[in-house]
Amino acid sequence: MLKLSCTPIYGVTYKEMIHMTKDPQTIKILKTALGQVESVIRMTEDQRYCLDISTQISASIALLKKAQQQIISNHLNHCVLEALEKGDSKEKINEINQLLKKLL
Ligand SMILES: [Cu+2]
Repeated sequence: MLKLSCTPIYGVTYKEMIHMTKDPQTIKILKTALGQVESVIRMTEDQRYCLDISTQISASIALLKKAQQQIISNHLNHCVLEALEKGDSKEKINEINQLLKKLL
């Protein structure tokens, strides 16, 4: 389950902050990735050629990475920026540092 760590500040309500995570373009990408993963399952059940399955898995991973990039970008452009403007950015910077350790 997605854990929201955004805190509402500068008049941005919690509901609006959640809305920022509901970017329709990102949701579309995630649903496409879900369809691809379901296809991977069917291909595997049907004993399709291994490299064809691998190609489908790669496509799924690429979509998930794209969705992740968009979610992180939205976080930087909204949550982190607002924390910087408030002068309360230490926690957000620590979160980004932890994220970079996981990703790189
Ligand atoms: Cu955020």
